[in-house]
Amino acid sequence: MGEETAIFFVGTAGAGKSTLVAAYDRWAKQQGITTILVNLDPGAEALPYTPDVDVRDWVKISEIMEENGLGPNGAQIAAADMIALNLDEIKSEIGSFRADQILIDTPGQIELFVFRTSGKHIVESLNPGRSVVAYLMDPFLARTSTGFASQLMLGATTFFRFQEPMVFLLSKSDRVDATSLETILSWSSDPTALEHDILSESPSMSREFATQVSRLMESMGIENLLIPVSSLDGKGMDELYSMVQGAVGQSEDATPESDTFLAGDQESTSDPGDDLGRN
Ligand SMILES: Nc1nc2c(ncn2[C@@H]2O[C@H](COP(=O)(O)OP(=O)(O)OP(=O)(O)O)[C@@H](O)[C@H]2O)c(=O)[nH]1
Ligand SMILES: [Mg+2]
Repeated sequence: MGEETAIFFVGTAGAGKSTLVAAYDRWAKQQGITTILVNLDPGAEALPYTPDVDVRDWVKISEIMEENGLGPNGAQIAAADMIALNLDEIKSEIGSFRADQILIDTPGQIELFVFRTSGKHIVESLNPGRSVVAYLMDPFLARTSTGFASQLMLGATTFFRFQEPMVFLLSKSDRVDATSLETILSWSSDPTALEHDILSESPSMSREFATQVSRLMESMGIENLLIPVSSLDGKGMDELYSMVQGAVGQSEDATPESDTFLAGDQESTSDPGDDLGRN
């Protein structure tokens, strides 16, 4: 594949991955950014976009269940491995298109994609040069400080597995009231606020553990970087684009040992207009 940037949309079941792929694609097209849409979810029933490359052409959960007498979870595991086996063909089909960005919708069961070897293999081989993981935090799971911390740890696990630049998104932000949004963003911008609220919510938790969680956020470099997005009203699409461009730029500059491998600070990112030659 060429110099396209691949964005893997990853998040817990129902976090809004598929809808965001559709919404971001609509926004991108309006900006003149060309895209390829890839569905990697073999269990998807209906998608809110028309994929250019669809893994269901190779692997279908319903067929695996029927042919192998498996339940839905067993079939998902078998499907993950079957996708990896068909990767050369899937890759060559993606490679038959030319675009600025490849938008990749991943399976709902995040653990199958993040924890199994096949998921890592897929990310490594689909676009080794310029990949970014867009990690969606479900606002309903991140409403409390301990929920936010759990989502953060899952994000850290995702990074630990893929070792690719990541951007953190708060999805469905139109469903979050202004006060809650402010609180969630304060947790992402101020680790001490998160630590304080974790201890207030869960006084039995050790201070050391709460401190470590907030430090995790600092070490992942996500302070000030949680981007609220909404597929409903289009909020955050331009920031998502800028963060992806910034993350890709940084990863190209970074050595594998560098601690600047994650998406960097907002100042280092570019405006879509910069890249596209307009304001
Ligand atoms: N209000 C609102 N609803 C959203 C938004 N994004 C997604 N949804 C809704 O959330 C539900 C799940 O969205 P999906 O896009 O299917 O989520 P997903 O992460 O792809 O789900 P799985 O692939 O099944 O894990 C759907 O009912 C969407 O309409 C959003 O930005 N705002
Ligand atoms: Mg989906």
